[in-house]
Amino acid sequence: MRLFLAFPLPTDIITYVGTLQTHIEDPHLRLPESPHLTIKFLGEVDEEKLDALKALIKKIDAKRINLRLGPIGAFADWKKPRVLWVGVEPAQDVIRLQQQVDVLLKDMFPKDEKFHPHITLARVKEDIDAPMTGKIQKLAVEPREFTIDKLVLYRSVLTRQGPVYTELAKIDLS
Ligand code: 2AM
Repeated sequence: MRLFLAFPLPTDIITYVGTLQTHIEDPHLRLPESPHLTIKFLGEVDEEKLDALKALIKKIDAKRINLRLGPIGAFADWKKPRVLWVGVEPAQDVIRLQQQVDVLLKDMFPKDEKFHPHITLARVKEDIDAPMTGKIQKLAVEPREFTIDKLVLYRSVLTRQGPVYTELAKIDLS
């Protein structure tokens, strides 16, 4: 099964991300429907490893994280964007938790070489032209504040309509 760990987002932030997506609608882009903040993509995991994985992540001991939305960014870069995203600040607080998760899971999953916390807005299906890139780059993101109070282990099932996420385990942050 295909798994990942992520922070679910509060409803008002999900709604706001949806509003931002309406400003960048374009046939070259795919706009995912369930915005979240990925902490670690685990990929295909054998079902018999699930209990061990759940036991490990139960050990995560972290405090709630207060964040605000940051400016729009692009992976790999603005010259040839493949993923368009909204940043979160302070990123360091999320990176700290991600590193704790990486260490905890190091015997089951490779560590992430680079981790840049983000909320994916769009994936680029076909190259977008410079005017469109410029328009997206100029999109102002309100620095809305929110609190992360849980980390969730999700299963992702890929369907023709897009991925469907189900919650398999939840860790409350203190
Ligand atoms: P992202 O959208 O924040 O980039 C579930 O597939 C989530 O895992 C995606 O939303 C994606 O987060 C993240 N992910 C990271 N690496 C991935 C990969 N190689 N394949 C699919 N998803 C990946």
